[in-house]
Amino acid sequence: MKVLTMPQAAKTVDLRDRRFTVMGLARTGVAAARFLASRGAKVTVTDLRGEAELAEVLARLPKEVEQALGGHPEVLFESADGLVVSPGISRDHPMILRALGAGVPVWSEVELAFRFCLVPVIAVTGTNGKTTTVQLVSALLEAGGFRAPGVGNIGSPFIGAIDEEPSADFMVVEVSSFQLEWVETFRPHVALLTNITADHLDRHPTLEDYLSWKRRIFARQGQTDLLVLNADDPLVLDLGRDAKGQTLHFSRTRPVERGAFLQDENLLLSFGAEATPVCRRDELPLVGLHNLENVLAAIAVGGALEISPGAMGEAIRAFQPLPHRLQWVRERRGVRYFNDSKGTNVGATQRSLESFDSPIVLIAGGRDKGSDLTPLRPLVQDRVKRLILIGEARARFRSAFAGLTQCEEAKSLVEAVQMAADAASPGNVVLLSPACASFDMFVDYEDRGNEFIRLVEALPS
Ligand code: UMA
Repeated sequence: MKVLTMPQAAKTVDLRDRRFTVMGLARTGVAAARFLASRGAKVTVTDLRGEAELAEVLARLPKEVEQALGGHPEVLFESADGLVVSPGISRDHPMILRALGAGVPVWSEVELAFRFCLVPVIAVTGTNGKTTTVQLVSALLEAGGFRAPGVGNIGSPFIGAIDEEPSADFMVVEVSSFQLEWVETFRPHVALLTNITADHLDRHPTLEDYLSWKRRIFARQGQTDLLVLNADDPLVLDLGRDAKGQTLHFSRTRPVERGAFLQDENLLLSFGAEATPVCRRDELPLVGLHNLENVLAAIAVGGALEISPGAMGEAIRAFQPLPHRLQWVRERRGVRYFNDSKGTNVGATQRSLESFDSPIVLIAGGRDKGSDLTPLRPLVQDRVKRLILIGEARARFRSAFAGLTQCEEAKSLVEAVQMAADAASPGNVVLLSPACASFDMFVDYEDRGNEFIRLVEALPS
């Protein structure tokens, strides 16, 4: 196996007295403002929300950070030395365009963090599976004796980890397409692409546009860097064709020369002549084909960094799956209930439906992202015995799947769970996998998933 040697050039960025505007004051904005202030920059935070709404957040900021709340004053964008933008803000926001017009550098928090990160970065992107893969990579590296925290889009900003993780050997960073919109020097030593299907069409109008941002994860890599690609995903393979780094692959359908693959129900690590078993498929604590891919992806990274197959196997067997991602909830009257509330796009729901051979009662819908629903049609026809629709997307979903299976609409998740329980027979699966965002009915996907679990657990035995 080949080990990468990863000398990281000493990074010295002097921020003292530089004027930075931080746009958006949620997790990203707070972490970025705190970091910039700690390095002596003159920081102003700005958010559309007002002081009252942000009271809790403001309490976490150092006193010297200035505030412009309840709107975005132009002057902050035209006269700053740098603008750090939160991922939730669209790249064509008039104030961002103004900053660009005035020649102000615009960065995501990931770009800022990279400029200060002194250890090798392993960056994971893709439409689905990013968070689980980050956690798996982190677990495998830790099993090999490294400190390798999982950070980024996973929920704890990369920039926060620069000071909070001083003993890290690697940073394993989940990166979204939104964060890649504003990178300049970002060059992870290992870049990993889990899979690509259309998503975020509200922000990235075409698949080509979405791909162009995803490509940035490896665009600056050189020959000493690694790009890890899903060999079963044509879009990922195609995107990786112009990679300048060394490529590794993972596949659940065929052997690969360098990377990891599934053969005869074994997960194998392959670097050159022979392939070494890491674990058996039936030992995986995660359900679903997509999770099998995530584990293979992590094995490919672990193998490249010379973690022993034995240590990786042990870490995989001990891995604790994340909630809301095809999470087993309960078996009741012979029916298995799964919470896949994180299935917020068509690709995720497609993969979840593919994971079951039993007939499925599917609860889907929510805030419509306008995605093409065609990829779901054959699966709905073959595997879904009843489709229960919730939220704003109900009407469009109903017309897209009309005639393929029996469709019903529910006014609430409470009603949907009851309808699903009534429709399911022993041997069936009840699956919440919305293919939509949650914001029409819930705070976020976690809130939706927790409510589903609560309702399922409350069903009488
Ligand atoms: N705001 C403005 N002006 C605007 C619009 C918004 O000031 O015109 C403000 C809002 O009032 C809010 C802030 O900007 O205060 C928006 O922040 P944000 O939505 O970027 O929230 P963060 O808490 O910083 O979360 C972000 C990621 N959010 C998004 O990508 C939308 C989180 O990913 C990530 O975990 C976090 O940074 C830490 O890195 C979430 C996500 O759903 C989980 N990501 C998508 C996904 O995984 O599919 C991409």
